Amino acid sequence: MQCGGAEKPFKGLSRHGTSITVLKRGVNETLPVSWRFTETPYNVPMPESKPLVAVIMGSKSDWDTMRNAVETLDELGVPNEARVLSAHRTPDATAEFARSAADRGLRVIIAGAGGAAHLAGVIAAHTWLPVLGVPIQSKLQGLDSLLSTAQMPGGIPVGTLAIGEAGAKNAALLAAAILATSDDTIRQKLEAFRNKQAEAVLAAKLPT
Ligand code: RP5
Repeated sequence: MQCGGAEKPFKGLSRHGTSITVLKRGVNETLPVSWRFTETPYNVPMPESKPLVAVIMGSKSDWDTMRNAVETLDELGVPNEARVLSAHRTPDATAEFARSAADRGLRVIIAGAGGAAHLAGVIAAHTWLPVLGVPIQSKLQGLDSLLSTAQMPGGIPVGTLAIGEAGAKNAALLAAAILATSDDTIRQKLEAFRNKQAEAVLAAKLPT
């Protein structure tokens, strides 16, 4: 299998993060490109995974919604990080986060905000990474958040999900689907999630 122009060294590794030294046939070898373990061979320690997805929210008060994104990413085994950053209250820190995100190894950013929800758009303006916006339920039932997040002028896209918890969960599933186009382990986890969900629907019993 080819990945980024380099041949996959052996089963159980995928490309991510910095280069690592592994025990192969009893000999320490430094791999020519950056790979990380997706399975754990009995004789090789599991290196710490770098976050691939960032879950950003405009306020700590958004956590009850955005935790659904983090929990879904965790369930799918997608390495992630979460933090509060505000387009309005911490504009410099938000821009700095977005500008450095790709170089830190992040591949998708999920941004949840409520009210005049500019966070996802501001982040998208500072990075080429795909940005998924989650409109937080607000005093206007989240319609203000939805329109503020979705109605980006042409040129800087924000992929906007549904208002509230469903949107947060779906943002994580969509982030995983984006990563799954180049990561077989995440693809398998996503397929298993879908199968389990379908089984639960088919097994549903209605009250008699
Ligand atoms: C937005 O303002 C946040 O994303 C949050 O949804 C909303 C209210 O924030 P707090 O006043 O609760 O901190 O920036």
